[in-house]
Amino acid sequence: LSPQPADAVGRIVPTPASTTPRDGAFSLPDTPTIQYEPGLESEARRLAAGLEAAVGPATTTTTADAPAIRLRRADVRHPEADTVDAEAYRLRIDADDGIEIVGTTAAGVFYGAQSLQAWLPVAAYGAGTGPVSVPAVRIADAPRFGYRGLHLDVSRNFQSADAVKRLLDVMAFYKLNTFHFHLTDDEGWRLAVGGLPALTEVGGRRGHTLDERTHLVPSYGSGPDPRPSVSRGSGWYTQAEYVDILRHARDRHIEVVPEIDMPGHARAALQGMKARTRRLLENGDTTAARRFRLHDPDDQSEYESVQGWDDNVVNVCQPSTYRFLAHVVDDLIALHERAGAPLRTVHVGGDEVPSGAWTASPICDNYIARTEGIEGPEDLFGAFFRRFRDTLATRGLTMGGWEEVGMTEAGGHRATTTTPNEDLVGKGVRPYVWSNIWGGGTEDRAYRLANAGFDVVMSQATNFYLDMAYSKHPREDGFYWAGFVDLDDPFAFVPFDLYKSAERTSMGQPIDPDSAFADHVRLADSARSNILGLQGQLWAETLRSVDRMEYMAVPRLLSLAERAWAPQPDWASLDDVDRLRARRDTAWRAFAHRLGRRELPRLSRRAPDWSYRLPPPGATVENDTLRANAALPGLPIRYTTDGTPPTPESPRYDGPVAVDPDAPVRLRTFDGRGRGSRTVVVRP
Ligand code: TNX
Repeated sequence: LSPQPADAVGRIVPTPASTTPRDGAFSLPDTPTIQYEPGLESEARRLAAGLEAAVGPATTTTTADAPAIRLRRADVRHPEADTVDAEAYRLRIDADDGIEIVGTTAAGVFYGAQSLQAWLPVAAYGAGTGPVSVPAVRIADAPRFGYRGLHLDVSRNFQSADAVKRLLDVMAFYKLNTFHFHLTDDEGWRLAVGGLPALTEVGGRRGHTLDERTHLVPSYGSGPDPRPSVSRGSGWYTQAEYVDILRHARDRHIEVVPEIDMPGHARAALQGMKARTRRLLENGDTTAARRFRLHDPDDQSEYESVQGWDDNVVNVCQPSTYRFLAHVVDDLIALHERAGAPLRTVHVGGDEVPSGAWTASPICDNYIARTEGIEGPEDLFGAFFRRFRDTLATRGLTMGGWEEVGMTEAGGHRATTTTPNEDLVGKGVRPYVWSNIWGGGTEDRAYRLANAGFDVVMSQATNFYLDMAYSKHPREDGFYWAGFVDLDDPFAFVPFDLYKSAERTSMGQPIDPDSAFADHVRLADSARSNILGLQGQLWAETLRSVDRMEYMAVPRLLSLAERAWAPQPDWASLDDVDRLRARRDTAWRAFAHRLGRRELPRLSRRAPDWSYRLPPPGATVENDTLRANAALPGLPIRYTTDGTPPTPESPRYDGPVAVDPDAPVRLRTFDGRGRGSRTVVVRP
């Protein structure tokens, strides 16, 4: 990437809608005063905390003479749409008059405060004493999409409440506003539910066992010992921890959408509840044993899930299953109440129900025989979601679900067609569209659902699955079933014409979007408003430590935030593929410089213990000359020729340099705190 001048690079991620630099600079004093209007105390305190590393402890007050920073509330228009936007803000920095942030709501003020922190010189962080010279500017800003999400799977591998809160902090800094919390799956149930301790005590632990009476079998290398202190396969959030996470999110204007994955991907719930049933039967309490039963003891159905389970689908033909779901939902409502973060949406999963489920269940045979409109097992999937939706709707809740909840076909990527389930349109059902492998044939699923009237969240695996490896290298962990998802893939996504985002199939073959998608459905103009926004997915099969989670999340999350918040870029509306790609590359160059020069250096100062990924350098040795570059310009590259891995003290690469033709060269990029990328070895 050719070097870019600083003013072409920008200072804030995600890019604000409008930035107008002014003459001069304001001198932000040491321990400044932040004055706030009533109702903005939390925003003021949070801003003070964010600035502390730069200017020391600020004073927050409702009354002050000539405060350095003022926080106010007033209607702010969306700079692009000319209507008042709840998340909009204006940030004014004047050489004489100081800093003012105005937001339509507290959320807008919060986002203005993040932009101020991003606007400061990066080098200011770490000094801890002012003054700091802050360039004068006018920023008017509001998000392109109201839904800007990140999903985290804590079932396959568990993450502590602290790890979750750290992730929320980074989300908030980059203005993401929805945390989709994947709390349950086949391999673990992670939230303590009142009155049902077996869900977590049995369903939340994994280890060696012959009968799964006390915990689940191991998965994903979780090992023999089921104790949460030693196994990443074990662990759950107590109700107090969950409430604490909710409050942490609420204070950062992040809505938490909990997911209870049903009716497939439900093995942990099934095993937990089977253990409960068994215990109560042994005590002779048959009524209690049946009350929340999820399985049919006489079910002979044969099926195999994508992950190889033959017993991970709940029985959808018995009242006890729905009683269980209502119980869990009511418990969630109570927990969200307690946190002061009212529950608005429950995500019900719905993904990948294997075919064959319910085909030999006496309870289902009976249910089918006496229920009008249900002809056979194939109708049970849709019927389940109609019924679960009613449970949620009577409680005033929206039903989120993977794309399957909006379709009549079960089975996700195994289904080759997409028939929108018209019964659920306009009824508070929100599909999250994910299975769009390039070249797979179902790339138009999001538009079929949006055109039918569903509100859709774009969660496409090809661009937003942050569990895919960054690149095809054996040292890059992760999956590749949807291809490799590099740092620029979320950036390159075109929400209203996603075919323009396709460049290669999952196996790396080039795609010409003009011909490959000629017969695919386009998004109707009238359906644009049905695209709620974008979401990144952190599935956790390979996230075996907090470091790995952070490595997979950051910096790709910044590229996602850019696409979800910033106005539609000019290149996205070009129809000529070559021109679009060329213009997009120019935009990427500026963004990559911003990450390399500002974002990663700031993260290394403000969040020094974060394990984000540093891109390894690229290098060649030809004619005894070493040439190297970094995907994020600005990150120093260091190299060695003596066989040892480069350290922050190794020679820095500053341009082509002569090297010993017989010795392999080792290179790494580094950030400000002396942590390096993985090592690249180049042989002449
Ligand atoms: C598919 S995406 C799944 C998950 C896996 C993920 C791995 C979806 C709704 N289901 O169960 O974790 O792929 O990439």
